[in-house]
Amino acid sequence: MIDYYGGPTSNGLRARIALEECGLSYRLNVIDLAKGENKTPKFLALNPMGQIPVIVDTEGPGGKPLTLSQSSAILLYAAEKSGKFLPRGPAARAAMLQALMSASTDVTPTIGTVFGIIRGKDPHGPTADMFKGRLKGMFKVWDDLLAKGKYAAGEELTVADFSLYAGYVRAKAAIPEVCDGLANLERWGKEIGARPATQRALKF
Ligand SMILES: N[C@@H](CCC(=O)N[C@@H](CS)C(=O)NCC(=O)O)C(=O)O
Repeated sequence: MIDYYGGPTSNGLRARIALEECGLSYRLNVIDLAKGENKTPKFLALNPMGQIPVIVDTEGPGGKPLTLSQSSAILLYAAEKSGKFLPRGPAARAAMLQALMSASTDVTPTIGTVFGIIRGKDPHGPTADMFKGRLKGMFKVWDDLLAKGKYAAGEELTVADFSLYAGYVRAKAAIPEVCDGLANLERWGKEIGARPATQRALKF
């Protein structure tokens, strides 16, 4: 059994989409960041960084329990455990990792930066606009890539799509202007968002 600890943020969604899409059964433990539930001694024992998401797999490698944080590590763990959404060949695997890192380490932190600025007490408009512009630029590149290939890393649906979708769906809901006019991204987003497993992962 896997215990998932998280919430509906980009990072939280990334890990939960992976569990759902990979068909791994898990127990949902919602961690409310606003209430500081990520800073309790119990949670810090799971992740000393005090950040969601975390999973605890009682049947980890070798039948031993495994505690894992970092949404992309959880994403890859779920894919390897289930044998799904990982391309086989080395070139396709490298392309998937490139797309995954771009989505997880560039797009999501930029969304977090924009949210941090606009939801702060005294938001600085020009700084918010600069990071929104940077984010829009990244989504424009994704739009161009999705004009050439069906999915984030080419013609095959991979975990990179789930990583990108976790950020995209949050940005589209809260700062839709950064996704405006990007038809290929929109087409892709509709397809991923229509998947029943992904839909289940979004409901908290
Ligand atoms: N690189 C980490 C980032 C995790 C992260 O930033 N989590 C945020 C929510 S999206 C969090 O728990 N923030 C609360 C805090 O840092 O106090 C990952 O991919 O899981």
